[in-house]
Amino acid sequence: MKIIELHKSVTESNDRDAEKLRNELKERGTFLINVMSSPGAGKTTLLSRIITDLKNELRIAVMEADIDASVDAEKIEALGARSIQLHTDGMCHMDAGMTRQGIEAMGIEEIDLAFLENVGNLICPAEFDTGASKNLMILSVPEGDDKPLKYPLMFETSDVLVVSKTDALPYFDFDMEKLRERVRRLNPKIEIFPVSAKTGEGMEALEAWLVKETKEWKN
Ligand SMILES: Nc1nc2c(ncn2[C@@H]2O[C@H](COP(=O)(O)OP(=O)(O)O)[C@@H](O)[C@H]2O)c(=O)[nH]1
Ligand SMILES: [Mg+2]
Repeated sequence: MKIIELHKSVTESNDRDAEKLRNELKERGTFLINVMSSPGAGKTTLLSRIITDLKNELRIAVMEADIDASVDAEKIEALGARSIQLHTDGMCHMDAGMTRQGIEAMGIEEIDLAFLENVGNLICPAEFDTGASKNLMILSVPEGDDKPLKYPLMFETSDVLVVSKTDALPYFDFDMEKLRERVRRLNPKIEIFPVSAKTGEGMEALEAWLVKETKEWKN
């Protein structure tokens, strides 16, 4: 398992670095998705399911960013996908310079779809453009339908919201309609996919979106 210790980016403008990285990824034909959520919302489980379901259709790689450990990258590698573990030098987010270091260390040759599993929290990752083609956030059912009220920036900066662990809906007072209303008020363009990575419910719609967007990016 390859582990990379990232250096803090020394840059004047993260936004400019991010735009540059995004353009390069477009030229190289790799669609990069920045995956953000609280710890335990189900990022690694969702990515594992996506790899299993789509591995014959798309060449997929995953960069796992954490403050420490390498358990997530090991899980992804065990599925046969290219993966790397990034350590963020104590930082609670990834920025564009750090994402570039990860891409260079992992390599994205012959990769159609790459995921960056960002550090788990709903605050700092929303503040930094990583250079990804799209931002995808996960909110799990046990976290509650009030999170858009508390962490609005995360919902505003995401292109896609995956509502995960829908198999747990019977056990929680989670109002899906209320959630949709709150999210749409912050971000009318966001795409919402309720899924359970455990039962597979809703995965088809999300995976169809991933395949469509990846193919469009490459053209
Ligand atoms: N019931 C249920 N549990 C899930 C689902 N997805 C993930 N989990 C569980 O949630 C916990 C955290 O998942 P993980 O993927 O490690 O979350 P991460 O920290 O966001 O990467 C694990 O115990 C998973 O088994 C799901 O769809 N349904
Ligand atoms: Mg994880």
